[in-house]
Amino acid sequence: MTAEAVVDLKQTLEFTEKFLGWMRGRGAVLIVTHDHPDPDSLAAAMALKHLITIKTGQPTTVAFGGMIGRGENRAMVEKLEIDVVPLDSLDLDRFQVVCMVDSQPGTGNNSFPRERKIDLVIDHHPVRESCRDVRWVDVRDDYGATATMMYEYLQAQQVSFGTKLATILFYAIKSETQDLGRDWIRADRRAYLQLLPLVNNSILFDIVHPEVPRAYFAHFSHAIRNAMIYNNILVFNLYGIDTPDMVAELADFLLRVDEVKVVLGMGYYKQGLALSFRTLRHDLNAGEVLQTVVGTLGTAGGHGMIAGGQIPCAAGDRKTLQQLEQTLTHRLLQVLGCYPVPGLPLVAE
Ligand SMILES: [Mn+2]
Repeated sequence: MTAEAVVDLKQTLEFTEKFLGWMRGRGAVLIVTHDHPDPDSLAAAMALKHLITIKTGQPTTVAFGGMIGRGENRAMVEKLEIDVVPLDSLDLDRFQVVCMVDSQPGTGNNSFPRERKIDLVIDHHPVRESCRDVRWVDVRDDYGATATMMYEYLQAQQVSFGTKLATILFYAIKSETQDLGRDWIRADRRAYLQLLPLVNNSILFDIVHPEVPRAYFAHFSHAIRNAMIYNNILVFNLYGIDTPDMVAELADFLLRVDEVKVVLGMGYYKQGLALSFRTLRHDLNAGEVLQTVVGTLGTAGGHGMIAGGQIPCAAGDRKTLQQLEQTLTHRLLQVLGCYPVPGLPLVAE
């Protein structure tokens, strides 16, 4: 292990000692992920639950907002027996301690009520003002995954864990960084390599290759047929969708179009527009670009190469969504300093 890693673990040990000491004996613990949780937020939550169970023995519940839609994520929850419940099924007064992972208060991507107190935040997105009111904050925005931070917590606290949690953490880092292909640092690589021998390969294979319904391919078809290219920018609109995380999946997929360096995708789900932004350009910060594009219409956030956002919108008819697409496309071209050019369809009908 490098000297740098030892220092990290020392700081991590100090921080975890302090918050676990504070937490001990305070009663039931709630861990909240972001809405439509991805593997990283689920892994971080499960690792934190494991840490608390071993170290303080307090009852711990993991809860999420929105839905778990993506085939890989559903397979992960089922095959690795990830024990999560919808946030709106809980009586929040029942919990004395609230933790948030892979998200922060006031980001717009979690459903935890704003007026309620949060005690601990563990995240890898740029730190927000709203964390001022949180007692324990560990935000490392250089980390590729919150799961990497949680792996370090378990290491620092010398908490052993089984093959299921190892597989969960490994898959989180794998999918969040696309196998160390984007937004990763050495800590992610270290965790990835150390977790790999502990992984259940056969379950991992089933997660990476889940069965998907025919509707899944319809979304691909819609995205491809609706995709418009403006220079090296691709914009697609899924219109109404029943699984909001399809937008992110298709944004990743369409970023592979040659010469395309920036992708903005959108889809309408439950009175809101779900946005996904991807870029291969290292001179851009995806989170900042999408925040500027969305402006006061909604909320957004992210990392260097990936970002997400949401715009509340009561009407989901085609015309309204087309107008929103136009507005966002226009703003994106402006933010990226492009001359407003007419779009060309990705594929000819
Ligand atoms: Mn994450």
